[in-house]
Amino acid sequence: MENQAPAKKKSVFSGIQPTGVFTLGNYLGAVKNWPQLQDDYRCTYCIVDMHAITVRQDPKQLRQRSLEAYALLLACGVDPQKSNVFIQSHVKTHAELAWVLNCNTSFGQLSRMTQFKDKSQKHPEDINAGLFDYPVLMAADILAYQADLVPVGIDQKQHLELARDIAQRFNTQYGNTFTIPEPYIPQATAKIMSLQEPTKKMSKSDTNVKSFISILDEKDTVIKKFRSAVTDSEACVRYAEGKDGINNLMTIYQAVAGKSFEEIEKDFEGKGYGDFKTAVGEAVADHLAPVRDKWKALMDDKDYLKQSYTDGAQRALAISQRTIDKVYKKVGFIPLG
Ligand code: ATP
Ligand code: LTN
Repeated sequence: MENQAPAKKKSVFSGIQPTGVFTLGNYLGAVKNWPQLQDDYRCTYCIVDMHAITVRQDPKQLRQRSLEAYALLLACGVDPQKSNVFIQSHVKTHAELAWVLNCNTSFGQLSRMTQFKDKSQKHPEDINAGLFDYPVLMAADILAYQADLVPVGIDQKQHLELARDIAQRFNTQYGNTFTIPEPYIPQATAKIMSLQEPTKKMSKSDTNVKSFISILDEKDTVIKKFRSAVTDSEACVRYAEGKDGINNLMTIYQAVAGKSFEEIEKDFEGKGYGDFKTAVGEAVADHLAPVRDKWKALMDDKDYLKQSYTDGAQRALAISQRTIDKVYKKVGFIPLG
């Protein structure tokens, strides 16, 4: 009997902006899942520096943050031997594909993106065309790798739906070209909230540092930030509507300590919020300590980082160039040579 060829692994793509040190929200909502997919999928992960410049960045700081973010991905367990890990601006196909997709995306659809509305309200002095066009570059990132699955937090769902629409429309217009990507959103930790305003998403570019836990924060800082987290006046650790602060802390504790909400409620029955906040802070700090140690060691080995992002970019270019060649042919560009 003939042997059947092994089924081809499906592909995964995701990206994160080098706009600061990753928060606990980025980690629990997205990056923590990335290493877990490496054995079963062909994974490509990217530091999206070209997305970051849709908001004004200091060039020197962006360079530093991009390298730090690259090292953070590896420190979180992304393995460059198993995944393609690279920096977006090193791979020219992203911008090339974005242009073609721009010419196949409607202005009206882009105008409905809520992140654009939020960010233009936050930065009224700099509402640039790139900020408006950001979701098309994101679609290009994903479609260039023919990704089946995109692990992200819930705030990216709308952008992902747009990427799917763009792909579907292109396939209808020019014939089958792109894989239609599916979101991969961990329900329990899809949206970690700010510690100071628990109805708002925790964000690394928040100006109030007490609102987020950076995954490189030292243990005492982590505990202090949790101790000053905004809660409510009921003084009862239970998950319930209207208790946004406590619900958020319970979600975080559940994710890092592996306890169910029922177990947490039982463990803290009759105890005040002070004990609970300290327990959450300690669990988070202990969970993140190995990431911090690994990150420090990686930042001391710049040659390794350079070698790793160079290899990653070469592999990413080889994969995405195949898509660009196909797309250029379909839209009617004359091939060179
Ligand atoms: P910025 O503050 O610069 O807009 P950000 O902190 O929102 O950045 P991104 O780089 O835009 O983070 O997002 C990286 C990934 O982390 C995305 O998949 C996003 O959905 C996820 N993510 C961001 N914030 C959270 C959060 N609070 N909870 C869960 N997932 C999140
Ligand atoms: N838009 C995302 C970052 C991002 C991304 C991507 C995520 C850029 N390209 C491709 C998944 C796939 C954000 O702001 N969080």
